[in-house]
Amino acid sequence: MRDAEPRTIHLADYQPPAYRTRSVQLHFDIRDGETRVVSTLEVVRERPGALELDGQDLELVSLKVDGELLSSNAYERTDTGLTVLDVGDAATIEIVTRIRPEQNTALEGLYKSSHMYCTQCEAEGFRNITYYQDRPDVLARFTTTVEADAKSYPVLLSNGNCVAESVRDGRKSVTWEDPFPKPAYLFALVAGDLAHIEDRFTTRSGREVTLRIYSEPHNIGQCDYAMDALKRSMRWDEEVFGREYDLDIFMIVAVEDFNMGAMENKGLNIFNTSCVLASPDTATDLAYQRVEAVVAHEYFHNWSGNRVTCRDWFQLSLKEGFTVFRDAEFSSDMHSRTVKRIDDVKFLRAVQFAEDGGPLAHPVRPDSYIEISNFYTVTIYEKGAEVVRMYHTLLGAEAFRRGSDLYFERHDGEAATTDDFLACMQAVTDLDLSQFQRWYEQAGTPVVALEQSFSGDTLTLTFRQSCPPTPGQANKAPLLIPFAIGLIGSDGAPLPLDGVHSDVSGEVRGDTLVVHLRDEETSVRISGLAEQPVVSALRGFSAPVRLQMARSAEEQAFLARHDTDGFARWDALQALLVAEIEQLMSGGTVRPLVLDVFRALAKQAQAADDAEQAALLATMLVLPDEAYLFEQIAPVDVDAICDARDTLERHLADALAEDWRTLYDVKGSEQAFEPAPTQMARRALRHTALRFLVAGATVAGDLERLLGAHLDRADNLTERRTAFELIAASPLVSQDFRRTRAQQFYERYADEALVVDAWFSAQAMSPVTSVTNIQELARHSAFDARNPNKLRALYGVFAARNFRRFHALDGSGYDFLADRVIELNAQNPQIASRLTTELTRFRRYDAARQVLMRKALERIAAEEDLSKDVFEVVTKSLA
Ligand code: B3K
Ligand code: ZN
Repeated sequence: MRDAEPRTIHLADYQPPAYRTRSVQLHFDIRDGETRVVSTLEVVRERPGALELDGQDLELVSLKVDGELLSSNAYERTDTGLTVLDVGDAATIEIVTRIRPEQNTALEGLYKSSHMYCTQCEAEGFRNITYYQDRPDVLARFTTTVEADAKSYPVLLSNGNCVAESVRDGRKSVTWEDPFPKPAYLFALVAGDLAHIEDRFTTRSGREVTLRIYSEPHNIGQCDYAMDALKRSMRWDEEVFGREYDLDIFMIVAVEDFNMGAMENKGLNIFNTSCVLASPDTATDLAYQRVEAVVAHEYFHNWSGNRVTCRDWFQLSLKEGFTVFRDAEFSSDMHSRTVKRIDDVKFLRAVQFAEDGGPLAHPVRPDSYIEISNFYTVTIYEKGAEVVRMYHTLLGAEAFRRGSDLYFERHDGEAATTDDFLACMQAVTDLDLSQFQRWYEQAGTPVVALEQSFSGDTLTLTFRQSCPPTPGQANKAPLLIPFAIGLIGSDGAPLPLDGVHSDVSGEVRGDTLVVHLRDEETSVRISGLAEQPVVSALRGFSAPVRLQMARSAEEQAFLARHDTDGFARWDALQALLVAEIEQLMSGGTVRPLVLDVFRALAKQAQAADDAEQAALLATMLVLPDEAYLFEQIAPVDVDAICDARDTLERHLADALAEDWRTLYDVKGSEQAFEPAPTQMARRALRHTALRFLVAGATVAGDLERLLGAHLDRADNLTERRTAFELIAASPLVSQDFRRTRAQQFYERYADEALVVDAWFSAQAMSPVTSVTNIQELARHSAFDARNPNKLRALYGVFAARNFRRFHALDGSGYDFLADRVIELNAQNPQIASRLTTELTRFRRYDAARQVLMRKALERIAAEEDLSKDVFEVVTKSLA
């Protein structure tokens, strides 16, 4: 345990600063082992109070106010900052600090990754560089000079436009000027011997922009796809959101050691290599889509985040939720809109619902935190994006665009709040949005129970909403929920909705009615119906809620076939499959109905040739994964759920063996690889078939031939990785075969760090891999315990995807993870904190596992010198 409990920060305590820094000049003198930073600030007083600067782990060399060196009684210095007492109404402050980026293993602030220097300042990394007002509501103009050895670090980058460059005495110096005032968290610096690719983009108003992607020389051949995605993102943001780029240059730098995916620093995005690099031989279809989405996401932040930023970190979802919504819309326009929606909902249900129902549940706009890094969560990002999507659904696309234009215009150059965003949406609609505020304030996943009755020619739908209590919030008030429904006749055709009669507000769009739920109970009557229709509910997942609705298996199967809303089709099938798994758990056998639906879908899949249809079928034919099931079936009896899922898979594999074989064969193709939607859908279908063929295999030799051939014939990583994962996970193939193939895969890709990560993951998630095997893998020469990608690939994947081993009843999986968290706590608190996630969900599991998981958490909690990050997560989940 730590001596003093870390401080909790409350939204209610927000105070604007006494001073604001208007401009800052930075000079970095980078030398081996030590970097000297000179920072010159122009500050002005805005209200009474002292000048408070944040700073952490800094060596203060000197401090001057208006040219006068300050004696140590003119300021107060603590572990976390510095207060300058008498500054007057305006002053120039000069601060000199010394830092050691080479020793920075937390990867926050300025640090070294392989041979390059780079920064990560969001949320509070800038304070590890110099004393500064490190808070997002202080926006200053930055001018940055970087100086380093010309030979080792010929590329010196920072935000804005390059205004000067020189080399003298073997030292190179480059100056960057960013004309846009920004908070410190958007500051970036890169120094290295980097290669780059270059392109150009002309904005719609005619600004010529240079686009560059930098990486270490050995990776530069894999940057073209990201460049292509960048140009498409820039055009899309102009067309769909009216947003144009605003500097002469836009740069992306790919870095190997990075705590997360990427960072939107003004004009100089820094990316984890995993979110930039892509080539047919080194990236799967999923990786291509991720690169595209993350490039878009970070680029879109230039407006939603940078031009309009957040007043304080409680407003984080203002930029993150909005930007996730924007990137999801972009991906939907680039690929299948329906499949993108399904993938997002799958993730939301499996991960965000779990968070929202657990000890770490928090509102989209939290009201307190200990360590802000812990609040870069699926609730802030994904639920936040759902909240933005609901405005879009309530207002309609056209009004939503007016609201978003107003938001950008009204708050350009400012630090805003989620209230400001709501006010802009309210300004463009007649709907009363005041109640919508609760989506930001209340945690927990709302439940909507829907009942229907039919009499005469009238269908009555009764909606009841509720929300379970979450930590600190026992009672919840009703929300404004847009709930989309449709009606389907017994012939499978959608019914027109003209006859809608109800006293609640709502809107008909095509064959969908969006009902606006505002009260605990809402009734809608629809009359003039010739027969009782089948109700398609929560179309498009119009709100992030749990739907409770009694449905027969027949009705679900009917919707899975006939619904005109692709999401609702998938959702009906999912519900049917979850129910099927539950009834297998209680000793039942697979019902013929489920088989019939699958057979019909498999046949459609064999014939599907357009990308949209094929992609949807590929998604529908995948059984709900374990993490999704753990969230749907409580309490989680790990083995029972995994066994039932395996039983269902094997049953479908055997009963439809011919169909899978045919699907596998017809989706094989000799076309040269392209990361295009049509091919991606084809590969996805082929791999769905392959998974069933593997599940149905009984003879080791046959299976080895099937997977061996798939691997040998592959000309891209998607195929190779799928086959390798199946081999790694198969208890049927011989140990020898598994070993040889693992060795071959490794040797082929030993120089490709990201594929080696995939190699670790494939083994980490395999039920064949024991904790002892994981320990062996951690000793492999390719494993690097300082590299976040490796840590996630091996430890993160083990905890999140190796269901049977991580949750082993002897507690070995939990103990192993707890040991890693303790080990990483000092080295990299952010990663350590993230790794505990699976343990924090302990209350969902069966009694025996709860005890073991709690013990592991308690062991972490008892450690001395816990970082704020780990302390907060562990104590809150044990509370
Ligand atoms: N804004 C960054 C995340 C920063 C995380 C800091 N711990 C990336 C993004 O969401 O675009
Ligand atoms: Zn973001």
